[in-house]
Amino acid sequence: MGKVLNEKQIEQYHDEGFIVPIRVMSEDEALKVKERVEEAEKAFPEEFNPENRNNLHLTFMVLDELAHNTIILDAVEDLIGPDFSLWSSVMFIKNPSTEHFVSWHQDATYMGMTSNDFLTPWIALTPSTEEMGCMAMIPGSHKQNILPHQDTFDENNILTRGQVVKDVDEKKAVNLILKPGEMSIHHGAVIHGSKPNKSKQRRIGFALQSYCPHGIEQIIGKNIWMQIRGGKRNDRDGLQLRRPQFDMDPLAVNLRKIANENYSSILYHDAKITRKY
Ligand SMILES: O=C(O)CCC(=O)C(=O)O
Repeated sequence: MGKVLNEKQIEQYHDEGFIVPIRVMSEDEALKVKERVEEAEKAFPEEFNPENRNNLHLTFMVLDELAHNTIILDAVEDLIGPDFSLWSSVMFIKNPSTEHFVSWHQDATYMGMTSNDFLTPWIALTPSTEEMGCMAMIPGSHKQNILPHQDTFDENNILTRGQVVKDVDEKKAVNLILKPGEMSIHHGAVIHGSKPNKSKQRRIGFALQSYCPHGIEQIIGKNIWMQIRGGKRNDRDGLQLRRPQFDMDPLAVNLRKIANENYSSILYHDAKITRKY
């Protein structure tokens, strides 16, 4: 038994590459978080839009609080141990009746690290159902190496490069259905994707992408890490992020700008096209 996860959940993560669902907060609390997110979105539309969706935890208190939520961190610790930092975060919003989708991919492909053994909690701020384009995963696929990905840059594909793994046996896919306030956790190498949101409501998921044990090093580009638990990372460049003190704290805004530039130079390393997100 871990701090939050039971033996069966820990086993499921190691066998299948994901766990679902894990309750982080009540539905009422999740609704309040969603309201705070949507207020931030209204107040700062330039800072908070589908093309500027990365690292929002660096500038908005509500998302910084999620990145430091004790239940989420205890669950992460149950899986990767007590020393870890956060690489980045991505706000995945799919508006009602839109064509946006996420092709089959493995997160670690373009993250430029020495290991794939890291994980992403994905927190549902609305329901996430099959009709709404929930994530789907291929159980056990994290046990393979990183497979060849083809960059498509498809305009409806909301992955950076629209990268896709071909010939995935979709019959094996498991839908990760979540209620507001629940999360899934997935491994850096598990094959996953999501279909368009056909429903009449927004699907909002916040991906803490990813918590990485300190032993993993960045070998492509320079990432600036948010230290989360345990001893300090021993980075070549020694850069570390600081938590925002209030929404749009100017120092935090500047750090987010640098973090997003680094993020982009890592994810688009050697790509033919660079998109805005
Ligand atoms: O939100 C989605 O539909 C996809 C998210 C995803 O691919 C991820 O968090 O790794």
